[in-house]
Amino acid sequence: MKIIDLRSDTVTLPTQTMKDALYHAELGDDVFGEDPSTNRLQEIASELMGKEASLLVPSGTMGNLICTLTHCARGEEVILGNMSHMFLYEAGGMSALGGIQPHIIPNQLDGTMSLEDIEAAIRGDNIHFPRTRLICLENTHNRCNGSPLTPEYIDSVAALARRYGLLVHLDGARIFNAAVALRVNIKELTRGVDSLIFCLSKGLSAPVGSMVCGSREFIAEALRIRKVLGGGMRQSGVIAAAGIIALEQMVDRLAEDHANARRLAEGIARIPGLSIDLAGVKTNIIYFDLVSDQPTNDEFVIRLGQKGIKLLPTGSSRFRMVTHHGISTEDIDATLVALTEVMEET
Ligand code: TLP
Repeated sequence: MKIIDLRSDTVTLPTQTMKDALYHAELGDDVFGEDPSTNRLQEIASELMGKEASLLVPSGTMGNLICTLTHCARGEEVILGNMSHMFLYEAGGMSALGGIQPHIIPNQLDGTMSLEDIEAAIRGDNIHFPRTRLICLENTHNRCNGSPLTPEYIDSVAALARRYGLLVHLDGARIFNAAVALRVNIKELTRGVDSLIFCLSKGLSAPVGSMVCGSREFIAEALRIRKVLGGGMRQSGVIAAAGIIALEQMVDRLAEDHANARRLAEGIARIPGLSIDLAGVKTNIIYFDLVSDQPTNDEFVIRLGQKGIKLLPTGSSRFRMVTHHGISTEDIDATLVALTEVMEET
């Protein structure tokens, strides 16, 4: 039976071109700064993002942590959304390892935080208060329907931050999905932020790796923090070689994933017992709700699993499906048939 794995775009496998590239990669010791493939990837990433420098790191989680630890001292505060990946799914790293306090404000359905809420969360100068240092954004916003944040919104947050002498970090794990969906140059999404990460290992299909980008001075400090966390990787060119292919060959095709997500969402909207907000579907991530009593949430997942369909339960009666390179339009149609059968069988 064919498995259609819609749990995440992290399940994507490297393409044959990536495997060939990593097999033949020119290698050296990256902790000495001597891995040619890693150096090349870092140059390409800096150029693409319009930043002075960048750093290959093992994961998005480590990238976000490196950025917070680089920007903030112990006891300082970070403003971020209550639905952000950095708050929900990064094991409290900034508090556990940095003594940094998250200050959570509401995410709107489109992944933004209102400028009023951000401004109200900025601490005044008072010895009782922690110092606010950083504002974090997420683009696309995973838990908020994979929504892309627009250049105008990011610029407005950056302007607010500058007024208060604060820094802005962008968790751009899926920033290429945002650029493709909005049809903007990626630099428009990054020009206002002091640091960002993006992932090679999600929709771009590389096996491992994320990039941290920022000023030369910031990356020099981030390099020390990566070492502290044990993220220096020696012959990391085997990862970087696949990452270069990801950036050169896998960006434009993300539009196919977005079209498949829309097809899937429109199909789900027609299935009795399932409910989806079609207006929210803009990239490769969709969320929908099981609104009938039967099947139960557990039965729903099990029965889909028996038909080869994997999806991610995300609390109460809500489920996530993510389209990616390993999912074809035929897979979408097969998924819709399976969903219809599961709902009709009950
Ligand atoms: N997200 C994963 C899970 O952790 C939920 C997924 O399947 O979506 N930022 C964002 C916005 C992310 O969605 C993720 C991964 C990360 C950071 C962390 O990246 P990794 O998995 O490389 O540490």
